[in-house]
Amino acid sequence: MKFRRDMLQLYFICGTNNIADGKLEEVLEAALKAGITMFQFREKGPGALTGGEKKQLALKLKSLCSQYHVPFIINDDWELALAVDADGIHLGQDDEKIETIIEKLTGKIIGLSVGNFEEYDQSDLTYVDYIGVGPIYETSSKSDAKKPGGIELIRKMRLYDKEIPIVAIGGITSRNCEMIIKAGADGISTISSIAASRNIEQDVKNYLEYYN
Ligand code: TZP
Ligand code: MG
Repeated sequence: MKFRRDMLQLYFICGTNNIADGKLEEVLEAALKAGITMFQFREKGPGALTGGEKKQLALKLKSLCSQYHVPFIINDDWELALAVDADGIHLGQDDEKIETIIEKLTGKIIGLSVGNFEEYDQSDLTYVDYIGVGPIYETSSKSDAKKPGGIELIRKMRLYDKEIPIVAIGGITSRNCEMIIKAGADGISTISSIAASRNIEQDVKNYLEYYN
């Protein structure tokens, strides 16, 4: 799938561990119906699915996303991304280097996490479609999250690279996202504000109001 900047507007990230009750498929379907613009399957932490179970779930989630024409991205596991023909892959600084696997990733959307300027400087962004920048605020969804950079991190990153598509992450809700978008982020990514929402339709609508 060809990447477009506006796909980043509301980027929902989730794994089975982020869902307190119900099923990931159900939460994802509600989020897709409500209008999320991108989805990342991030299956991590205690009791996370592996192997065949992870692949089966990935295939279900991919099929849901395709019904809504929303890109289906896989976190870290680029081999799974190839196996299920995901639309893209999101890698962190400690994952496989994109340069070494790029020939296998033809046509896929490629995202990279960049937490600060040092990481930006040491990253080869030649093949990267967008960078995930954060954490912006405190988050309880990532155990090894670094110190939050606040809105300033986005403002400075936007000045540092005026072109690259940026999606902000970490502790973001529809109530604190406006300043982040105004600071230059192309979009917002979130786990808990959708995974734990009591009203996904309304929360997604609230987020999307900040774009015109
Ligand atoms: N990377 C930086 S913060 C974070 C990740 C994966 C977690 C974001 O989760 P939440 O619930 O939106 O704060
Ligand atoms: Mg990673």
